[in-house]
Amino acid sequence: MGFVSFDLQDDIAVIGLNRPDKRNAISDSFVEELDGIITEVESKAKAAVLFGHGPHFCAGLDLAEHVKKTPFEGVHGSRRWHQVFGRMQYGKLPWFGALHGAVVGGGLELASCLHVRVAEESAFFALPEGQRGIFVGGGASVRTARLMGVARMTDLMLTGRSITASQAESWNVVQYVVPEGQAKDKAIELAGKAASNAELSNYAIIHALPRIQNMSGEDGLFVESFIASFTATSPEAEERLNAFLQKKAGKVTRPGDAV
Ligand code: 1HE
Repeated sequence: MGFVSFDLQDDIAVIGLNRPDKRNAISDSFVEELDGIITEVESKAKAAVLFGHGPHFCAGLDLAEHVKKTPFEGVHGSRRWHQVFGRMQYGKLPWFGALHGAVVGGGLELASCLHVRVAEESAFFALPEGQRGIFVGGGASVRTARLMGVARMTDLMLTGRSITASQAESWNVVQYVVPEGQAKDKAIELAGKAASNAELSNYAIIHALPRIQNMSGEDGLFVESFIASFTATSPEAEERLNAFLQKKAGKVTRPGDAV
């Protein structure tokens, strides 16, 4: 135990990958601890932030542990990453990533299952699996490929090159780039905004949008209409809609204006 730190700031769970001496490399017991923390976070918070202790967000799979595994143990380990990371992507809460330093291999796979990613300017992103003689196994062929596109992911994997935070932003891998040392605060600020939304809306946003992306346009529009109607007829929606109509709720602000 002790691979993951947990701090509650009001409604926001701030979760730290905490194995800095091994650059937050993810072992089997690390994954199990993350699984337990997700359960705790969902019972206590309205949004969550994930960051890395030490000089890097995450160096990916623990290669020292992996080198000793049989092929079947490797498959089982990969499926366990899928289950636990899936609990973040398709759980109860929106997750925000604060990325710095290396976000590589399984670290990028972990970042890819979060809903919003904030990177510090010095963060760098890579998928060195090809150089290590392995393949992605923590969800990158689905999630990371959908963020950056198959051609870019193929390039990263074949060449082993890394990209900067600003390239990652233009590749749709991160949504925000901030100066050094500011990613965690920015992610907490964004998580605070999400935590003030209706829970049902947040749930629909994180569950419906990626699923609708996988549907045909016509199927997506049909499903959207039911989610729209279901959320709009909730008691919380009625309260929030009336608050706006009675001029008790804020207007939409212009970019740059104080909210
Ligand atoms: C590790 C790992 C690791 C560091 N597993 N122990 N991931 C990679 O191929 C990335 C491998 N790591 C690196 O390229 C570098 O460590 C970093 C660029 C991330 C950081 O460099 P640096 O100079 O800050 O640290 P370091 O000196 O390289 O590493 C410090 C220690 O962490 C060192 O151990 P020590 O006992 O010699 O102090 C490293 O061996 C250890 N370390 N990264 C184990 N990954 C589900 S499939 C996912 C597939 C993948 O993720 S493949 C990509 C794996």
